[in-house]
Amino acid sequence: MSILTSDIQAALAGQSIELPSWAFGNSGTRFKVFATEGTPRTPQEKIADAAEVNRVTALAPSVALHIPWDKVDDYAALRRYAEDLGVSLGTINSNTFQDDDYKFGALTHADDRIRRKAIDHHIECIDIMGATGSRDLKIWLAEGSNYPGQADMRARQDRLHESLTEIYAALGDDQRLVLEYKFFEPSFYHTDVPDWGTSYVQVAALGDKALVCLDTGHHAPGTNIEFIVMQLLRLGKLGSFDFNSRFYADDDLIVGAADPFQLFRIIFEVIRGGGLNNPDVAFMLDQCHNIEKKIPGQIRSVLNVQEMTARALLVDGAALAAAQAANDVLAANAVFMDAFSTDVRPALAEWRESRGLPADPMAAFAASGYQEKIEAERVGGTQAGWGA
Ligand code: LRH
Ligand code: MN
Ligand code: MN
Repeated sequence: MSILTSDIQAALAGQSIELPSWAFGNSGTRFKVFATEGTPRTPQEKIADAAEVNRVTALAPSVALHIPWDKVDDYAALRRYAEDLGVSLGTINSNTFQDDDYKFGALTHADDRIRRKAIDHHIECIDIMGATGSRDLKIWLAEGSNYPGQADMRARQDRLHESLTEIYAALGDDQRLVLEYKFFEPSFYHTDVPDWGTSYVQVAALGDKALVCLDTGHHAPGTNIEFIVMQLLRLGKLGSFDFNSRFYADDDLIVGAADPFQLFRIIFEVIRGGGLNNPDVAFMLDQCHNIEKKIPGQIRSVLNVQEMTARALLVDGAALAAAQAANDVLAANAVFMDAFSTDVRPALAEWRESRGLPADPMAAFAASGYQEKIEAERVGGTQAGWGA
């Protein structure tokens, strides 16, 4: 009998992870962008690559877009294109970090003209969401200051509230706004939305359709991220995840690569808080594949999430509760660690096959010939946007 009980299998079958379109484009560090052969040249080609990830895993049925990186003339046509490939268009990410006008801020800017431009960009994103059928607008702000005394931090919070209020008012009944925080970068002294508390305060002031987005790479080293997950779920304000992993700062590496145990702990709290397969909590990736091939990089990522989800579902809840109630520290920790230490890979492979999926999606993709085909067909890939 499989270690994956029927309840666990049902939970795994319900899992979906949204892929970022920009993960398929070339990206890099401040120092160099290494182009990968076969890189998509258009939003359509990014979506086609994302559909491949879903084809071999059945884990990634939607693709997030970044505007203007994925700007097209006809978003309804882009939506049909995606649906024909078996995927939908998901979160729309705004971008107020690559325009000279935003050097000193966008939604927090002291100049009304620039603030108006930034608000209008978000309203344009909401229009696009109407055409793509997207529910969520994701806002990450690169705003802040580099030197003490440079900016009036308090006035900027007030202007941020005013700007967000206008954007929020433009949302449709079924649409939501998620506000992503990040502790530093590109600003190095203060950031206007640096932490979950600030994001929470800002979204709570707007209403039910505004929630927090937690990017796992956006915290100071040593932060107990699963505690934040627990708290936001408890408050009903965890709207989405941007999953990735990091060794130092916002490294945007493959989720589960740097610290699989952290991913396990986060998913354990998601399950504990009722966030797994809960449509209110979107699981997204936000990664860059600087040196590895992008499609296999994304396949590995969704498999890592699936693997840690399976392990977290193996935690014996009754045994854990009993050990906690008895203050049996070591027994409680052992229950937790037993699940984390279980190798679920053979059981997952068997389960995939029983559903008509490849036992080994990485191998299935490598054998498909898709990578060779795009490398031959596509010449001159686009950047993800960082260098554009
Ligand atoms: C900022 C961020 C945010 C952006 C993405 C490209 O660091 O995490 O989510 O939209 O990277
Ligand atoms: Mn992010
Ligand atoms: Mn980031």
